[in-house]
Amino acid sequence: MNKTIIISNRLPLQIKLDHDKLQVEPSVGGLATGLKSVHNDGNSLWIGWSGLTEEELNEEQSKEVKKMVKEAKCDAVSLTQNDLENFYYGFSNRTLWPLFHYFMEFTEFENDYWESYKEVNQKFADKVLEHVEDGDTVWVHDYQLLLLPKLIKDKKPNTTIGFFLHIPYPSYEIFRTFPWREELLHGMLGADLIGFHTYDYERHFLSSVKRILRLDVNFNEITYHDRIVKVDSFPMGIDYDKFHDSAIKQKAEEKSELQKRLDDHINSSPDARMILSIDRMDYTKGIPNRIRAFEYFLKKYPQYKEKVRLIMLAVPSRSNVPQYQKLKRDTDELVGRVNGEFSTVSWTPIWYFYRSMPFENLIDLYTSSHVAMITPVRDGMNLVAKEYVATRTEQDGVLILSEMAGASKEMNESMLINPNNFEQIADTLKYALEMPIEEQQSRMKILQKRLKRYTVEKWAEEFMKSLHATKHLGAVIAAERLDEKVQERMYAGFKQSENRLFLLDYDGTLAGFKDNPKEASPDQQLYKLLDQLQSNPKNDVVIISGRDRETFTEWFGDEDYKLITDHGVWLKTKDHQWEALERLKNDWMENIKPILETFVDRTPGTFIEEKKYSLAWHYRKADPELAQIRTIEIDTVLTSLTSNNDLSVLKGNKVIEIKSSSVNKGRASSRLLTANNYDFMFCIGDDWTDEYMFEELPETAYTVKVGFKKTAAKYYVKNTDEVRTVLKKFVE
Ligand code: GDG
Repeated sequence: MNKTIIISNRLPLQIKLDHDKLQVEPSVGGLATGLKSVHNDGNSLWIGWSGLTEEELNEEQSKEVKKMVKEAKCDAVSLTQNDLENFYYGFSNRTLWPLFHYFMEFTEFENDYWESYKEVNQKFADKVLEHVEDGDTVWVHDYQLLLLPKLIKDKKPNTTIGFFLHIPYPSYEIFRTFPWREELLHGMLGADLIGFHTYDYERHFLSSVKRILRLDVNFNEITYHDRIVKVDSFPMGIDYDKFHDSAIKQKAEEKSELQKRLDDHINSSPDARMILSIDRMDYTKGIPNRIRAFEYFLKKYPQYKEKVRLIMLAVPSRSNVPQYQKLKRDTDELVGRVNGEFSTVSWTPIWYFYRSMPFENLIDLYTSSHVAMITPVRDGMNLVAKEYVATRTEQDGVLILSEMAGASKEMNESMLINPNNFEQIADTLKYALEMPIEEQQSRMKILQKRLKRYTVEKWAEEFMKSLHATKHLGAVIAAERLDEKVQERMYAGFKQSENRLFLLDYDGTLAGFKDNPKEASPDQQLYKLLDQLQSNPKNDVVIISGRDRETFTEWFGDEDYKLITDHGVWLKTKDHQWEALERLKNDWMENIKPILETFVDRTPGTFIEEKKYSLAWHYRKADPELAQIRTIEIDTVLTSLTSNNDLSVLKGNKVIEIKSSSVNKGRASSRLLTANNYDFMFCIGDDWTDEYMFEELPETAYTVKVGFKKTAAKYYVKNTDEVRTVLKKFVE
């Protein structure tokens, strides 16, 4: 039976060493909850770090941890103190975390950290490889394990791998500064499905893939070697019922000490109000900004003094990283200043807790607060915002939410603010405090409805559904690999035949692509190979290309094989005669060329190739994203102009070509077929214009695509090197 393996930096268990005694508790975090159904379902395993380093455990304890972990259907990756320093506190939290959250000034590009990151990802891979088998499904989580998908895929290509990033994916302009950018992207592309919280992160990632790796992206699918990698957004939800039901339950039960203190404030005056914020103590969460904005609010609207209180829960996090230590100091100071400035005998404006609280207290805070003020400067999603909404059992209360949190994309009914605009935050806070109950409820109602539907379980389910669906993506390529078995059959058929046709495309097939098409002249090896193929009288060798007659005359003019140029306008026969296959006009060119020139002017790196019967706009060297926009524009403009002129617009490999509709490689090939009675046909090409041939040739022909794109050909080979190997076997 196939397995599902979940991998995250930490296991969904809390293992503690208390006076040499090990204690284990299941983790209550969102991820553990969301994946519960996946993990509990039949044959599944969770791999991660236990939370204790090798140095912290003696041999016996290590064994015990192993046992505890196994009982929870997990397996632990063993990490040393050094790994923790360099991989976790170093690369993960001093490089990737700040960079991906747009804190470039905090980002450290340390080679030692990077080396450790690679080593630890390999440790995770080794552990996965102990368990994973063909047909298994693997789900890798988060920024600590960006290299893992590739490490698994390389060793186990017949597994289905998903990757989900819980933090933002930054824009290309940020990501390009990263010294190991190619390696990181290749690491992620080992996955079959890559998920993000929002469409923006997805878009940023695709942009990096296009610009840095120059890969072909079709909507949200990346063609990567012989696979298609799908990219999509899956906004993570929460365990709605858990929060909602706890809120109802706790209201009916005896009050906690915290609740009593909160009530004291609420009951101190009929218009006393509580404002809540909860975050990890992290510089991405906008804690100092929030305090300053609150200070500004008290100054701008002094009537709220003694009435409102900001309850700020900051949970200690990564406190051995210097920026976090500084943030803690700054926060303490700011809270001190504001409280010092505004406090009265009976009122302190900010209640600040620097610790974590038990779940029940968290619920007390949520249910007692009239306003939740969640103002991160950058946040992948932010679950606190969602949890606040889920606990509002009377559908009252207002959520003020930063536009910079991924959650803002789905929580339009909250009050969205820019965390750097204090004026806006102060005014929004006033508006929230004065919002009529009807408006509060109508906003809450919509927010709750959505959160109740798209829970964390649903999120996991949707991701797994998409991941399983990628198993069929490979089939989009449809063509079968021209492997040894097919080749055996093909060469046997070839040997038995008497009258054979070889239809060979040139650029991207017989020769590799060059940035400058003029440099792509044939090499000596190719001449030799073609001569050998031609020397057998049973073979009819034809090079068929979109190139012009002049270039081909220069390259192959003296050769004995046939040439078809300009997509099928000219045929050079074996007796060195050029005959026109089509009678064409080219007076349309003078109208179309100026239009193409305007595109060249506006798109650096592009140029026009003028052929006798066609015009080609090449964009290989242009910025891929700009080029993509331009190809749509150019296609729209040209299609409207060419429809009345019997012209067609062909989209080739990084080239758009305008030529007469009555000319294409398919028509030219079918002429050859009618004139001859071939009993073996081999036809190979790499781009869109070759599809005409593939479609025209009979079922019995061996039609072969070079590369992994969608095709009407029956078979495919990987690249031009393979083309040569296959051709060589015809002359052995
Ligand atoms: C990362 C991304 C993304 C907080 N204090 C206490 C406590 N919590 C719980 C909250 C909430 C969770 O911790 C915090 O989740 P967030 O989503 O707000 O933030 P990150 O930790 O930064 O998480 C984030 C998330 O991954 C998921 O993909 O949303 O953008 O940065 O569930 O309730 N829980 C308890 N006591 C506390 O004191 N028990």
